[in-house]
Amino acid sequence: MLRPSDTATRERKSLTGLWRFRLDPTGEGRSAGWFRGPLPEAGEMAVPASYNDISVDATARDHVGEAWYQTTVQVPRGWDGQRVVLYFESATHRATVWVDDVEVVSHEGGYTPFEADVTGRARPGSEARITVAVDNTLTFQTVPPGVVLDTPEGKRQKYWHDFFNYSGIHRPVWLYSTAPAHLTDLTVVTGLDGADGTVEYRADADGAAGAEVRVVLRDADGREVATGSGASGALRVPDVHRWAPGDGYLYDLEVQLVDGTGTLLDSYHQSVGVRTVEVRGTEFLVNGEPVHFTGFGMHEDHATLGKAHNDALMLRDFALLEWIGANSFRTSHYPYSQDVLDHADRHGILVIDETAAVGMNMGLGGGIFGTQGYTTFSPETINERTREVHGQAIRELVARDKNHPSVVLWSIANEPESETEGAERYFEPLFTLTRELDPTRPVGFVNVMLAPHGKCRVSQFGDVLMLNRYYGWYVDTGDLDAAERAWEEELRAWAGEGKPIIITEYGADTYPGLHTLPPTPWTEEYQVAYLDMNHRVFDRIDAVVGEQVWNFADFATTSGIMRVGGNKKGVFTRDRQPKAAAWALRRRWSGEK
Ligand code: GCB
Repeated sequence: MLRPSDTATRERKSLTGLWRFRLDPTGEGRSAGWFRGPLPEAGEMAVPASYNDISVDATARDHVGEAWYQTTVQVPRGWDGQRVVLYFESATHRATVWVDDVEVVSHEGGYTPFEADVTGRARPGSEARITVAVDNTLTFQTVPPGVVLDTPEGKRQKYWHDFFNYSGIHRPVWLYSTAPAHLTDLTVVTGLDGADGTVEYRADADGAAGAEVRVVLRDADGREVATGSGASGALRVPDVHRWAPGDGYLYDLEVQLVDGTGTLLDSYHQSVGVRTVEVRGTEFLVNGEPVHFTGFGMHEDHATLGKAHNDALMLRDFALLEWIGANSFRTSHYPYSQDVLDHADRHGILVIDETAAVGMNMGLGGGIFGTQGYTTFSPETINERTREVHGQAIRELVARDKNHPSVVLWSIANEPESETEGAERYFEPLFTLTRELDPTRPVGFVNVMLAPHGKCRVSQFGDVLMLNRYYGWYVDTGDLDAAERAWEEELRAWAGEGKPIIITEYGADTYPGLHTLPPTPWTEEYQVAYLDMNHRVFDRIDAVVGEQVWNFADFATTSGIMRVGGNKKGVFTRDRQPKAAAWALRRRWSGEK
């Protein structure tokens, strides 16, 4: 699937703005046929936005089930004879879409795109009614998992991940046109050969019998550097400008579909960063050079907007990453907006790209999420069906993000139970699947403290070890000396595995403006001392090739006695202002005072 874009042969129309909106707490919308006409008793909702924090009403914030959206669109007259497609960048967590009275698509998974060919239904020159039922229910067969409890007060959603279950249409919606004969997918794989670069490409097309594929690669100044023809092939780029951390140099690959008379049927532009990624021993190499990841686990999370993408807020986040000297981030704990990855491509930021498989760990229940006594992997809980859904989530992530040079490592899950036989059985095929889908990038998962070295049964499948550890916070709270000793001991054991280690989380909740001397937990001083301790440990162990602090910014969570107005481990506040730790990290990562 290609993301909608305006090209010589394609046009798109944005459907962002205010839509009609209504919650459906009793689940009556489908049987009442709410899609058959103007949505009854509807209010308004912004698209894109999470609907949870817009109203002042807890029933919207805590809604469980379907929420209905509706808009009308005038299909451009000029699209006569074209294919017309309706594309959603995301709807969290699943959606069913109708055009007028007809269901056109349904999709599972809250953070990857889906589309429906609506040619013949959305007719050029006329108006079409688009209705969407977005369901935020999480079960043991969804990714991420959850359970819905029926209580005398109504449905209550429980889940085991530490961020608020923001719901709705979080990213733009597009109506777009292509010619009947059109490109359906593009794949590029880049390589290096001395000073030259190689770009292998494959173009898939539909309805294009007899048509020819032509490709042109241009540099950032628009100069043609290579051409080719055929549905697949390899281009050579003499004296290539490599894509590298801090140098987001991009070429433009124009792919054209041309018929026998030379008429252009379809044209699509794909940006290409020429680079290689490789794991060798305990090193992580980009273009053959070892890299050390600095940065954060982040969240798509903002006041009022919830998880909606917003360009201005994205630019602010990237400005802060640059200011602090970060060269990377992880899309904890779900695929981020495609605009975020495009921006990372353009700015040479390394991305660990993660699925939404978070909270698959009933052992973590206790303190933070309230234990519910479930077994993580069992026929009644996370099971074969969940693994199919998880596999599909991996397929959609790789399909969406395979061409981004910024994406250098797949993370197929965050902190699942990984110390049991059930976990080993569950995960092995998912690693195999990811490698089949993308043999060019390393694959890993993020290990939790409950499965330390010697106990974890899933790390054996990863190319890179990604560890989340909270020595000095959740254990040895306030005792950084004890934490330093215990942490170093565990990390040395992991280093013996001979794989690169990225510390994907280490952090301490910090209430901005709270100060003590000597430093105690929750203060700005303690966050700095805690990070310093971690850095001393990392600097003593060569296999550590990355440090990503948890978290970039404070973020919203579900209610709980461990959370004060959300998770406060941000180095920046939720409105993106620095805590003391931000200055300390800046000194370490950028050398700036
Ligand atoms: C973790 C999780 C992350 C939490 C964090 C915390 O290990 O991966 O989602 O927010 O700990 O702050 O407890």
